Amino acid sequence: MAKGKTPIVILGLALLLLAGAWAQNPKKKSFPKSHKGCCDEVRSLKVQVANLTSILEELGRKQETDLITIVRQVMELDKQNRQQEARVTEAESKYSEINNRVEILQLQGAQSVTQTSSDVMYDCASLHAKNYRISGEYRLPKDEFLRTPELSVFCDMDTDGGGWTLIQRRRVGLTSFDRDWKQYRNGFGTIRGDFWLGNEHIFRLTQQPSTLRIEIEDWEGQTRFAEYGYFSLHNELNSYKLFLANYSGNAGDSLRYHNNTNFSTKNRDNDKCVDDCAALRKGGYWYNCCTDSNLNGVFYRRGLHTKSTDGMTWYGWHGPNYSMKRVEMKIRPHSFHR
Ligand SMILES: *[C@@H]1O[C@H](CO)[C@@H](O)[C@H](O)[C@H]1NC(C)=O
Ligand SMILES: *[C@@H]1O[C@H](CO)[C@@H](O)[C@H](O)[C@H]1NC(C)=O
Ligand SMILES: *[C@@H]1O[C@H](CO)[C@@H](O)[C@H](O)[C@H]1NC(C)=O
Ligand SMILES: *[C@@H]1O[C@H](CO)[C@@H](O)[C@H](O)[C@H]1NC(C)=O
Ligand SMILES: *[C@@H]1O[C@H](CO)[C@@H](O)[C@H](O)[C@H]1NC(C)=O
Ligand SMILES: [Ca+2]
Repeated sequence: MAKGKTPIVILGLALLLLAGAWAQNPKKKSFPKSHKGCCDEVRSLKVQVANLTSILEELGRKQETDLITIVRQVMELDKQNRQQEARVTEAESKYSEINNRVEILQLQGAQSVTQTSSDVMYDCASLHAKNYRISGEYRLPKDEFLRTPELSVFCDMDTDGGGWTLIQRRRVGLTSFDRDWKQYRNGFGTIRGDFWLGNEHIFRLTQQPSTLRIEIEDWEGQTRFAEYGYFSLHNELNSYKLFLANYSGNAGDSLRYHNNTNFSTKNRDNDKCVDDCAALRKGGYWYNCCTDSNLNGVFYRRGLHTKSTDGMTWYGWHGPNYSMKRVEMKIRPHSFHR
């Protein structure tokens, strides 16, 4: 850009000088010998000025096309940048997949030993108690006594002492959360990527008094959390109604508004509103009328994340029009010991 400007500045100066010369000339030759000479000079100056003006115009046009080319290049770069971002995400999940395979093998070795003791509920806290301290995917065994199915879970063994079972994660953004009742009941997505563990599993796991921890990251890379010292769901007959108590954290208490409300999906409107919140907000959630947070909303990328009200919102931090970059919801029983 600076390169293109220099000739224009020089030409501009030249124009000024010429104009100055034109203004001074008649004074210097205050009594010219012939009017003809004066007017010829003026005419020739005028022609030169006109020529310079047209050159200036041409340069202006050239700069405009240069600018368009630059804008195109910037857009192209932005596109490449986004593609690279997706590749990094993919590599990241492949890496953690390899990492986790090792852990699963370890676990399967240990399971034959622990399978007989049916006195504990299997979750990440009980794995932690058995000295599994690496965050990652674990396969919980089927338990005849507790009548629990085999279940893959993701354990956070790092945050605040660990022992957390993830019930939800959004970070890749390729999994739709606009699903029906049955899918929200049974769970969907991939345990190392984006998923909903399933209302039936969450209901079962929160039969023991549990804490809910929600971690959120915005597009500026800041993270905040909200913790509820008590969290449980009612059973399916009671529409997986939410019960919460004892908020703490720095993200704001944006799940309180959803306390004591039923779960709704696009094919089950159980909200407290004439609107159909699940359809409007494009996810399954404990909609009231409608939201003060919607962690199962639409995943919007940077640039698009402030343009809609159906995103992954947490009003207590960024209001109704800001869709978060990353969310994790995780639970841990009160009985957990570090
Ligand atoms: C106008 O500028 C062009 C290019 O610099 C030059 O070739 C031409 O002789 C100029 N015309 C006049 C009348 O000065
Ligand atoms: C949720 O409602 C119950 C009453 O059903 C109340 O005891 C509890 O404090 C409420 N939770 C929050 C976070 O306000
Ligand atoms: C909330 O915390 C208070 C104080 O620690 C406690 O007495 C109460 O039982 C808690 N509520 C629930 C529902 O766990
Ligand atoms: C919540 O679900 C229960 C049982 O499924 C139902 O009786 C109740 O009417 C529902 N509440 C609302 C507001 O839809
Ligand atoms: C959110 O977006 C809606 C519609 O696009 C607009 O009417 C509203 O003013 C916005 N609210 C805020 C707090 O930006
Ligand atoms: Ca409704």
